[in-house]
Amino acid sequence: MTKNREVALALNEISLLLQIEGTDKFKHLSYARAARSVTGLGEDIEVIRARGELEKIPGVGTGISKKIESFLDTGSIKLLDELREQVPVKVWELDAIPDVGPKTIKMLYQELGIIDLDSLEKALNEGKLDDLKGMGEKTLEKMREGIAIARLGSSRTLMSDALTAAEPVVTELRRLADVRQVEIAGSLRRRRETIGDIDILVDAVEESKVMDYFVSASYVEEVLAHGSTKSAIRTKDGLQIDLRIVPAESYGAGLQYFTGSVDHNVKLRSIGVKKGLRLNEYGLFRGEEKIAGSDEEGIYKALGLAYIPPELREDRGEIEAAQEGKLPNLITINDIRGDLHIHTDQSDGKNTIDEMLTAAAKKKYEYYCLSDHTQSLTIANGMDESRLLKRIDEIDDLNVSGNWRMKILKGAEVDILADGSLDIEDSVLSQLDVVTVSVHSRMKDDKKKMTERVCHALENKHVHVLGHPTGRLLLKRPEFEINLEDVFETAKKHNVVMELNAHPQRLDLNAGNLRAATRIGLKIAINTDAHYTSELDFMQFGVFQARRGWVTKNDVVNSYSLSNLMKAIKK
Ligand code: DGT
Ligand code: CA
Ligand code: CA
Ligand code: ZN
Repeated sequence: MTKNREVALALNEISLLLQIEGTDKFKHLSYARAARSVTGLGEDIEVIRARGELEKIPGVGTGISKKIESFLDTGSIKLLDELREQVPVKVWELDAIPDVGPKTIKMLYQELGIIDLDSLEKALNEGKLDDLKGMGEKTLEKMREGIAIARLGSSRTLMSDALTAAEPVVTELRRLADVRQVEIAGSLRRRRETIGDIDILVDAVEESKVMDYFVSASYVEEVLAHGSTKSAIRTKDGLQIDLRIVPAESYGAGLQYFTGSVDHNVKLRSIGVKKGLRLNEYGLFRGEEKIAGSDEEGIYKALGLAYIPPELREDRGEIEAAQEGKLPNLITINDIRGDLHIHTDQSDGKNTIDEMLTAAAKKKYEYYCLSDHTQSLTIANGMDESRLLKRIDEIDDLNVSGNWRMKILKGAEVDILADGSLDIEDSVLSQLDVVTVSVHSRMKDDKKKMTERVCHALENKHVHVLGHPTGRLLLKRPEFEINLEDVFETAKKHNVVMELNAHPQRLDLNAGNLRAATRIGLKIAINTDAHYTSELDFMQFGVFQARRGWVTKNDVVNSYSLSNLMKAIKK
């Protein structure tokens, strides 16, 4: 069980409180950045600390690293305690309301003494916000809806965080002599983008021993239920874990049932009914006779279906496809041959080119594209033309040095400007192997403007990939307004690949968008957008998301050999 999430929450709270307290205009930025980095870490922060490498986390300098250490050792940070005393507001609750940020929170606190969602709701209902400056009827209505969203959102967790929390629990359970089988179920097994609670299923020799062990494990903060076949706990990270024990002869049926989704299961049962069969968490029955149940494959087979991978179980046509033998042959992590979007310390990454290359070489990649930011992203120290030209020479040297087995590709993540033009001259773009273009500014453009802007960028004859196409940050920032259908059409016309950004907070495109893109023949690049060597491991989250989007190996350009990749993106 890692403390990554707790650390990130604490840093983020400091950032928010600093903005409300307001004595320093810039200090909060570094805390927000550090919180984002910790959220995205592919590794246990205590392991990083043990290596003495906290300061290698993007945005973490000496000061913040000391505070992280204090938090890991004592569970508190002096600065945070002081800020909480000065500003007794549950900032994380109010910040979860869409379009409500530190400025509004500060105003609500100073004018009306609002400190959390409940007091905000009360004040809204009593009409106390009606006379506040800048609070039109529309804004207030949005805020009401926003409270509901905040209440929902704050109870969900990024899939990567849930997986990082669940995996050691599963490993520990597997070691117990009384455990025969153990598996993650629920939305986490389906690899949804966000997770409500973690479901774990066990087949045990002696149930009570396993349950007693589970409810008293070191990561438990609170026991919510303790029974012989079902228990639930809350971890110190604030995650709920449901553990169920089912008998061996029902293990497959239990796993199938508790993996869900509910919609998938409902349709499956109705298919059973048509065949005179009854499906429940104990097995598949004809009358009193159990005809399947010990493993999942047996259940799907007896229903006349091919085995359906968990990532597809959302009742989005997978059951019909399984009946017709038309399920897609989904991409796997082993198919991936390279990464086309990573950053180094030359822009806003934390590791050197050499460190990033070493990490990629460990993955046995065939190719690897250095793609730092470009000049208009000044906060990320983006590169201008002359720095890019130097980078191009540097990569030529690296490729002839004989030090690297993989081909190092020349790339950049080029900014799409307000009018859809790019911030690097064509004469330089033409010398790059992979040009990715992304929106990093003016994300509140209206739909028409944003669509035109992005389409215009894709029309540039040097552009190969559209980076994180919708700009969303899960549980944080919605997609920007954009007509993806138009974007996909334009991309198709100009042979531009869509990125599936594998950063666990982005997973951009989503599953539905991925299906729509590949349906019209667009290709996908699954890229980590790594700013740190360990973030190369984000590739797994991208592959999970690709599978949820029915994506096959043939759809993914970075599963191709180098020569086929270059052919596929050729303009
Ligand atoms: P979550 O936790 O909100 O991310 O989503 P799930 O899908 O993990 O939902 P959860 O934890 O409530 O339940 C786990 C699975 O158990 C769910 O995917 C399907 C199954 N399940 C739970 N309740 C029901 C139910 O009332 N009917 C049916 N058919 N299945 C259920
Ligand atoms: Ca669940
Ligand atoms: Ca559950
Ligand atoms: Zn970007």
